Amino acid sequence: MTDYMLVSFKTCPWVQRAAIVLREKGAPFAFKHIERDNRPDWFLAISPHKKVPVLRIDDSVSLFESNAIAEFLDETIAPRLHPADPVARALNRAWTDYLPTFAASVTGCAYAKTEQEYARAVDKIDEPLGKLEQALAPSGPYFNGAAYSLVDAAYAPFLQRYAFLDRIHPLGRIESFPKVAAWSEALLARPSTHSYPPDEFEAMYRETVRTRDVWLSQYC
Ligand SMILES: N[C@@H](CCC(=O)N[C@@H](CS)C(=O)NCC(=O)O)C(=O)O
Repeated sequence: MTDYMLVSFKTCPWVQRAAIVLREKGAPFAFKHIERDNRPDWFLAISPHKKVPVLRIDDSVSLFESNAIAEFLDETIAPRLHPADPVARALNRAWTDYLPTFAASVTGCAYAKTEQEYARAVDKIDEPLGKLEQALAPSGPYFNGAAYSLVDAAYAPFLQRYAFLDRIHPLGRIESFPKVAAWSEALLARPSTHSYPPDEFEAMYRETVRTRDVWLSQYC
């Protein structure tokens, strides 16, 4: 049996993406948590960009970059999460390519230093939410409709963080995008999304925002 170890910072959304794919595949794995401010030499030796996640396989191969890891897992472990149709698959990959833009719009709100910066960041979220609203299948619950895919695994951690931020200080944006709102609800209700009990994880996330000394820290 293949041994999968996911090298992680506890609250990293990119690690969570890889963990979600492993859970969707039913592949047992272990987290190896390391500290952001004290990355060990063995980790620096296997992570070219010094970032998590790294997926260590059978203690011999190290994969990095969450998208590459997700694609690898999808090619090597059933069930296939990418659509079988090549056009649908290309479109799904195009939307996973868009993930960093969406992610930046969410973290932009989390880590804004001032109220003005925060307000500007919140305004910027409408554009990616609008694009996703257009891209989502007409009927959910998932990105492609009934079948769960790698696009769902990619966006779930960031939609979860949007929900956390919304509870710290209401963002009031997702309500204008009903398909995205329903998608987020479906993903947050799916067990594979969660590496920790949701309340415990939300408290960990709040603590991260609180200690960052950003505008939202005062509400955490
Ligand atoms: N594009 C990377 C992003 C990974 C990433 O940014 N990870 C963060 C933690 S959430 C990290 O390791 N940051 C350390 C650093 O930037 O030095 C991926 O998809 O895996």
